[in-house]
Amino acid sequence: MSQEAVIAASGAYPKPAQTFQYGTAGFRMKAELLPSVVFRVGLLAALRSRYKGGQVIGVMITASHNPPADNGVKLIDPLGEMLESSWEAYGTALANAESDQAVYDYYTQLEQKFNIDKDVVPQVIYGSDTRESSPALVQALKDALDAVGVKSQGFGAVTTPQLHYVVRCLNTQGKDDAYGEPTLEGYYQKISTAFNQLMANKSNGSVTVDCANGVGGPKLRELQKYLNGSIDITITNDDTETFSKLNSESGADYVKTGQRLPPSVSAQPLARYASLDGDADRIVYYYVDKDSVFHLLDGDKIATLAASFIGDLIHQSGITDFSIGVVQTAYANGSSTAYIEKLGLPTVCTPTGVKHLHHAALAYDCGVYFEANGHGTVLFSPTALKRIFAHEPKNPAQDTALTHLKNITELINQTVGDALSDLLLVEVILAHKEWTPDLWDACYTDLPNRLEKAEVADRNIYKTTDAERKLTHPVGLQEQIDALVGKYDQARSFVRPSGTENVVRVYAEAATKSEADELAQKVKALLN
Ligand code: NG1
Ligand code: ZN
Repeated sequence: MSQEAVIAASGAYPKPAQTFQYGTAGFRMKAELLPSVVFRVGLLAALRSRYKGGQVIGVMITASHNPPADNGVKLIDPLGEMLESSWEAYGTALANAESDQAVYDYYTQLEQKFNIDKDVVPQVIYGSDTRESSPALVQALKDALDAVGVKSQGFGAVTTPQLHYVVRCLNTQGKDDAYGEPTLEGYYQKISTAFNQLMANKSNGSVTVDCANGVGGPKLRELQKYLNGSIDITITNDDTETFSKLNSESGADYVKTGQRLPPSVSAQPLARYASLDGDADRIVYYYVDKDSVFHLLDGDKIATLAASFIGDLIHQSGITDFSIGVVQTAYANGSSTAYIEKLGLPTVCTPTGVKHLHHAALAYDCGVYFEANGHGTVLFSPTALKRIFAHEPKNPAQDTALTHLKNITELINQTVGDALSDLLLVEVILAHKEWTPDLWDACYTDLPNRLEKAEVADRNIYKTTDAERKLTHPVGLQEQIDALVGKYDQARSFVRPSGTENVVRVYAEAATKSEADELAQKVKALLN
């Protein structure tokens, strides 16, 4: 790597007059602001790989559920986790360096700070979602990787969880904790083999999947080729050619936030529907009842379904002293938390952002974590996996349960929330329980709730504590919120600054829809 080469390459991607911040979802904004950021993230990925002794780091270019004009970029750490938080600040500093020379200087400062071995060859893999702006951003990334001598490989359009999967496979290849074949084919093979075994001699009718016109559409179509036909998957909203359709009037965020059907879906009573987001790391289910009333089965409902099913399998396998915990955020519906407690399982609340949930889930033998918006997965600790795979069943019933349990650990993408893997997980559980969506829904009744966003002059003045459930600043505001909450039945409300948009979010739930709406509006009015 020569100073001239880095400075010349950086010169092709001038920094706009803008301050950048590596947030919950990496960098995310209007795509035209991103070329310099992506270039510099490429440099950071190279450093991170060398710091990790040449392990493979992933770079995903996506803006998930955001509108088509946006894009974003984030790093994936060696085991497929989100970038370690202490490194986010280095990304922020690199993105904000004011000149090409300053970029180079900061890069070499980091090399010195971490005493990085210059002989280690960095390795980076990358992919993107289906946005119009993605190819140009991929080019900016490649230019950075080439400038600093990275051994790199592009995976084209992939779902975010697929790239997480491949990163983990590459770094564990040939080791005890090998995760799978480091290819998309390997990904489809791994989850479909588990699914097909779990669904042997079962069938589960049909499910219609709205793919938000994003990368999930073609990838689900591919996955479908590997499935044994035990469910009939109808794919809708899978137009990735018309860029303007991405996440438009479709997708998990549209359905969850508006608590409504995508207009393109004409729902049949009691049939199953699911929506993915633009990069297929979120999923929500829904159905309409006999009176055509819409019912959402969100991340909380998926978490409770998965936790209770896995808990039953553990019990039926004869495995004892095994801890299962459910990790949620403040956005989890109060009824879901009460239901999990009723199941006798511990719940934990963490700040928003999957890295927090993921971390908390590691405390259990099996940690189930989901954001209410449908982003989540299930983690089995290395010790738990060893115990499950070494367990000797004592009778045929234990044997069957244990076989299912082993397949469940293979079906789930344990690196990160994965809409395709979660879709198959839900389908398996519903088939095993012989549940229609209304029976699943009947586990508990969601408290009516409302999510609002408020444009404010400066969202940084809003500071929170208690897993974002309370404000410490502006001083006095929390007391005003509490006073309002106190006027409603079964009510809860909180305010927090978004980590991905320049807004403050307001959440309210209460015994009735009108009370939840009114409380949200009143709390929102306090912000002006
Ligand atoms: P912010 O913008 O910080 O609320 C949103 C979601 C998170 C998470 C991130 C990352 C809500 C209320 N917030 O975060 O849950 O998914 O985006 O994509 O859904
Ligand atoms: Zn997403």
